[in-house]
Amino acid sequence: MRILSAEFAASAVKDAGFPKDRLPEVALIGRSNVGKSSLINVFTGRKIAKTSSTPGKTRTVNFYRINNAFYLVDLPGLGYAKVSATEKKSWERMIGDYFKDRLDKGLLKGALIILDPRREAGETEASLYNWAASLGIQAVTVFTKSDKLSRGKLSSGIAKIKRAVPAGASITFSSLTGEGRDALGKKIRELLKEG
Ligand SMILES: Nc1nc2c(ncn2[C@@H]2O[C@H](COP(=O)(O)OP(=O)(O)OP(=O)(O)O)[C@@H](O)[C@H]2O)c(=O)[nH]1
Ligand SMILES: [Mg+2]
Repeated sequence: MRILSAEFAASAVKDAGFPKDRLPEVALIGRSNVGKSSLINVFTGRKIAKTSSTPGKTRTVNFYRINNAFYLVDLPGLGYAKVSATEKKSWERMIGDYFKDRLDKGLLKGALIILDPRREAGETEASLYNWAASLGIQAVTVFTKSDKLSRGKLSSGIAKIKRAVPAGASITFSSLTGEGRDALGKKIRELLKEG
């Protein structure tokens, strides 16, 4: 996908602050620190999303307008431990409200589920896939940080995760090397077309 324009459009904690121009959306979901915001920067070739080596950087729903045609939506990372129970609840509500609002309006075309191939997939990941399926959300799995593993370890890590969760169609991606950038563009285009 050629990126002609990409810009930060909105940051919000509830639907009143979400964009109103009704462009289709693809949401990024995954654990904290897995590389969601970095992926947006590398995919667009612009430093528009804030990243950090400390987990818990993205704390609001962030909308990035791409080619004036669709939004990539960066969500706060799941399972970030260093927050209070109250804050955790409010994050869950924020993410839940986002999905509800965008599904109701017919704007959500798909989700990119971002996984680290060095980690095992557990109940959190499994429930993510089940939840997406139950709502009829198309999901594409992105195995990120592929540069951190040898090819052998990468494919065995991915195989192991695929035995634990219904990962379906997947690509490997690296924000460091740019691996998977073109494949990601293709997947996003498919989600936008079919979703
Ligand atoms: N080596 C390598 N490092 C990466 C890659 N992607 C992200 N990182 C690093 O991982 C850390 C977290 O990246 P972010 O993009 O901020 O992660 P996030 O998923 O947005 O995290 P939250 O906002 O906390 O949910 C940063 O230090 C990045 O530089 C990658 O593909 N390869
Ligand atoms: Mg982030």
